[in-house]
Amino acid sequence: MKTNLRIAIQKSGRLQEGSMALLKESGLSISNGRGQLKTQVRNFPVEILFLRDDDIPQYIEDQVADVGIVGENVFIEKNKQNTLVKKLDFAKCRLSLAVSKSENYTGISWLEGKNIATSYPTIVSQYLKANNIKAGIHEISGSVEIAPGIGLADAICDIVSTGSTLLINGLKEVEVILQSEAVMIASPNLNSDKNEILDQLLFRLDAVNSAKNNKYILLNCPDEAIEKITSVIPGMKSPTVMPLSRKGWSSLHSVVNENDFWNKIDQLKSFGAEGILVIPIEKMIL
Ligand code: PRT
Ligand code: ZN
Repeated sequence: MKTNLRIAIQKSGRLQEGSMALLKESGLSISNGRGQLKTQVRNFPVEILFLRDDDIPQYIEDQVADVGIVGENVFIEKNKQNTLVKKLDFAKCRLSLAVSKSENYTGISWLEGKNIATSYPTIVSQYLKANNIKAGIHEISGSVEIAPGIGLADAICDIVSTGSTLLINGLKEVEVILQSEAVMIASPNLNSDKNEILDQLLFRLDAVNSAKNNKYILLNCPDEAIEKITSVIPGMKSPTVMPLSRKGWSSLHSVVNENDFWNKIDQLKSFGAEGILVIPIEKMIL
């Protein structure tokens, strides 16, 4: 029988869209009818399982799934036999401690002897231990933010993104325990066929990610500026330079990192670059 790599992604929720988009951008043709629990990718030896994110690490440990996409927070909290394969650069958030706005929080020792409500008991207890604090942990699975208001706990530990949920519930963020983003995890016991498929997938993910972080840049410049401009935007190997029909001018094509782009533009203009076009790249193989 043909080997399939079984990839578990969230069925619905904050990771669903990003996980699907990533796999689709990697060229996987996925039909996801509503309510489906699994689907065979048509053009790649991959089967997708749609699960609750919290269950994915256990499914991988049990080798029902081979690979999964979860929040790093879930990967660390569940602490199953899973290996972190790749950070995926979406669903960024942090796991933080928060207390009522009116508390006079003086530092981590404030927590001594207090009660903390959280859905992340493992991470919180490790954090308390590392800081030599003894506090009670009250595990609840949802609506953690209301715990201090109803007298269930003195503090909470929960995921924060914009901070508006804390604000609405009269809480303030006092410690960041963990920075998190979506990650790809895998079983450490994949056979060689499955590892080969995973490597192919990772290669494609890298191509997609590099493309996202880079732009194709075209500009016109006087020939004498080519050297200086090349030193600013060297591209993958070196820029492509083509003569324009106007004598003494060239068209220069290169690749520029998205983060450096605005810093470099002023420099390029000062060297005489004109007619600068910046175009998205779909895939980039280094
Ligand atoms: O049904 P299932 O169990 O699969 O999903 P879930 O409800 O457990 O998870 P889901 O979809 O809410 O989140 C999945 C993952 O997304 C989390 O494990 C995080 O890694 C990541 N993520 C990113 C977030 C957030 N941002 C986020 N803002 N997870 C949760 N939140 C919640 C948070 O719990 C709090 O209630 O949003 C609220 C805070 O948001 P702000 O913007 O008000 O600060
Ligand atoms: Zn969940």
